[in-house]
Amino acid sequence: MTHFVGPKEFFPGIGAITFEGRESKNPLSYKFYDPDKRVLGRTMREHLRFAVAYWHSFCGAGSDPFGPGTRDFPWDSAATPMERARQRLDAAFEFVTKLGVPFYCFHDRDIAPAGSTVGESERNLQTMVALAKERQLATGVRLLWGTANLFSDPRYMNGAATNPDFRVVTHAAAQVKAAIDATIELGGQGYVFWGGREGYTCLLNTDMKRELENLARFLALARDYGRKNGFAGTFFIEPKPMEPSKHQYDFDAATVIGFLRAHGLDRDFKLNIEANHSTLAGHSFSHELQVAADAGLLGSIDANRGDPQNGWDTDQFPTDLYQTTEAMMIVLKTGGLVHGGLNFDAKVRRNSTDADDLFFAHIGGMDAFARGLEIAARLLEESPLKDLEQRRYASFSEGDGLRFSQGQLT
Ligand code: XUL
Ligand code: CO
Repeated sequence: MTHFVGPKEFFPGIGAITFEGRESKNPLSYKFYDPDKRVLGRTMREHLRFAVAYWHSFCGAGSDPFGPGTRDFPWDSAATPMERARQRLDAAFEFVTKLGVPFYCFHDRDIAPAGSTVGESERNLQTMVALAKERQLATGVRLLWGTANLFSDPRYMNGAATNPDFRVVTHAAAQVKAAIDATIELGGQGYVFWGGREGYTCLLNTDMKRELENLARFLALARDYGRKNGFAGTFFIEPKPMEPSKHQYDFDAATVIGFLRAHGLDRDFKLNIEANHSTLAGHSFSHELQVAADAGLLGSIDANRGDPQNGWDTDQFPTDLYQTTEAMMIVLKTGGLVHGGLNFDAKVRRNSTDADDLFFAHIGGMDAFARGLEIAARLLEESPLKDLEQRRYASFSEGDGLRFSQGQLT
């Protein structure tokens, strides 16, 4: 990967982050993530497919419902929205290449500002996509997935694809079309649908059946458009039970799998499982991964964690080795993430205001997953775990138990 620094250096004093091993005391180095190290026949880079999330790292300055942003993003002081977008893109490519991460992910509105008309928004996006393409070619960084922000604009307050007003649905369609075009142009491996506003506040005024049918139709049309225009990657649905909506239709993995199968969408769509969304749904991260894997639909992962003390989506960087190990065991057993990866949908805390903190946070998350990968590989290869599981179900391997499993008993 080639280092990128634009006309202005946004992370001065920080060079390429490299593997120094577990004895190193340098916080700006990897202790476990050794990209070229082979684990079970593949390099760590190939197994983990890390991605940086544009929105948290370069757009979210730390605002919360009780106060404004706390971080001074130098790229936010440029004069016009488009100039801010250009500088933000430079900052992103500088950060991603210094970190040595192969992928990034974005929403349309993260990389380009909305215009005052649909056409102007599309042109802004196209301008930024052309620049991003230049940067990708120059550095070797790739797009893991693109998506459209169908939740921030006030017009989506009652949903996007599930809005009761068809005019809003058409706005969402135009935005998704442009975001799919952008993803195709940038060679994105996947395209994500996260339906933060696809849900309801009150069932008394909601025709849930109709809204779900509209959602399925919308997704099928998006799929057809993408395929017709050469998108060969995977469409991902990202389950989340609530927040911002009181109830979200893509509640959890099992709900989404049922929905995809009911509407014949399970050949083109897989799941993007987020750790913190799993716990919000009352499950564990590994439960959601396992449900998706068992259905053959584990596509990608938003790597973060919640705080067990809080009920909301804290989007913290993952540091718990038990969680990363269990996750990587499931990923290894399912054969890896084909078009997906591990996207750090995570943010530093509001009071982490130094530019360096963004590096420390990603390094910690990457090391936690690299260590988790190594432990998972050893548990699968060297521990008695597999044997123990086989013995637990031994009664189905012979006699009537076997005949029952094979459907031969009445
Ligand atoms: C919100 C969330 C989103 C999706 C992409 O909770 O996870 O950022 O990952 O829209
Ligand atoms: Co997410």
